[in-house]
Amino acid sequence: MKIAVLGGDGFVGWPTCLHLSDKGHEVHIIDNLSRRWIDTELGVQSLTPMDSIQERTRIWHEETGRRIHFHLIDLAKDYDVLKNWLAEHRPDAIVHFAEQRAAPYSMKSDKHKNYTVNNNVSGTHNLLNAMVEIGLDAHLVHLGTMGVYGYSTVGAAIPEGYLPVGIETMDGETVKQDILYPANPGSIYHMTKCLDQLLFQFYAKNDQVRITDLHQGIVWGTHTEQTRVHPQLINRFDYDGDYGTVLNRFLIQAAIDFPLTVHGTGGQTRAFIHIQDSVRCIELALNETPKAGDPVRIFNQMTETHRVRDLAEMIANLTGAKIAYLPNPRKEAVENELVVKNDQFLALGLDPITLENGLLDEVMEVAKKFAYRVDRSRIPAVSAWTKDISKTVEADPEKLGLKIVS
Ligand code: USQ
Repeated sequence: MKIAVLGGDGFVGWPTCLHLSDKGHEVHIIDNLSRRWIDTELGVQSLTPMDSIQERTRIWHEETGRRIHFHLIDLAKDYDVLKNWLAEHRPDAIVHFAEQRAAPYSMKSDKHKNYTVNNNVSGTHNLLNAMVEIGLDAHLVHLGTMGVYGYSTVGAAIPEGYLPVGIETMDGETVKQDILYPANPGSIYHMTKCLDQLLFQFYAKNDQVRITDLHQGIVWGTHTEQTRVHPQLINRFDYDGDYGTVLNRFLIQAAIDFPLTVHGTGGQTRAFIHIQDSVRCIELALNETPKAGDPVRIFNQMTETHRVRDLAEMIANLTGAKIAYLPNPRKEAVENELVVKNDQFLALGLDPITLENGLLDEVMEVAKKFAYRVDRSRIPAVSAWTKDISKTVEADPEKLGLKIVS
């Protein structure tokens, strides 16, 4: 297949490109390199040293003989360029990662809220609009998030996208319908992914665009089979308070003897998936092409759930790290239960990598190897969800490092 990977320079995008190229697909990366600019804006860098995208693709070609093509296009701003590119190349499939993906970054300031909404919503709409305009019948696979469901405890398993409901008619009959599971975003970033869902519903219904939306959990790990091929193919690894995600953060923190930064009681339960499974799921989703006129297909892309404090305790037990229970900069449920259905990927043959598979050590090794690149002052998460929380954090930033209990 000829596959356009939008956002192919990012944390999941890059290993996905390598994986798809390895499987023999013709891969074209479309990216505006915004993630690299955001590193510059924030004054942080990936734990792992990353080469330019051109250098990465050159090494891949040298190592494997396969080419990955790179095109510098901003989805949200360069509508005509995107449309012309799609019209000229006519890919069979499009994988869409090209969105600002960090919840804390999206909540940093009014400017960051605007940027995230404008970038994510315009980018997704430009893509759908262009596909329809040029009559491109490509399968669109989008990286969504488990966060569209929200984290309130309802005592039922989260279905894969749709909720079967009965609606009472005026005649007193009950009509059955599958509706999108009620959106319940916990950040501006997560809200943009909820808005994406509505764009997909409309374009699938109105223009028969064939769409698969992957509701992914928190990705952990760093290497995949292909990033291990050469040191310069290494994936990025975010540890900072804005872009680092919880499990990878705890692993790097343990590696450099920094107390594990649990927000609040750590009672938050979240869904997780290893990066290797993430790229495998995208391949599986690409192979399951919906027909024109089908409703948007939704998969839950996760393999296990864990409570944040359980993860911290597990890593503390493994490594002797200390745990710091910190004031939570986010507005989120203090404790929640989470049970998630992921039957569709299991049926397609996904054999999940779990925390027990020994890959925690691999992440720790990477973290130790590059520990000299860590700026410890960038570890605390200071992006506050509300003005009130912000005042507390500003009044006493030291709180972020207080109360080390074990
Ligand atoms: N947390 C801590 N300590 C930390 C970092 C996070 O206790 O040092 C807590 C947070 O308060 C939150 C949970 O861990 O309750 C998860 O936070 P996270 O930063 O690991 O993940 P999140 O902000 O939800 O976002 C990440 C990705 C996003 C993806 C999402 C999947 O950045 O792109 O969509 O995970 S999900 O969480 O399932 O919605």
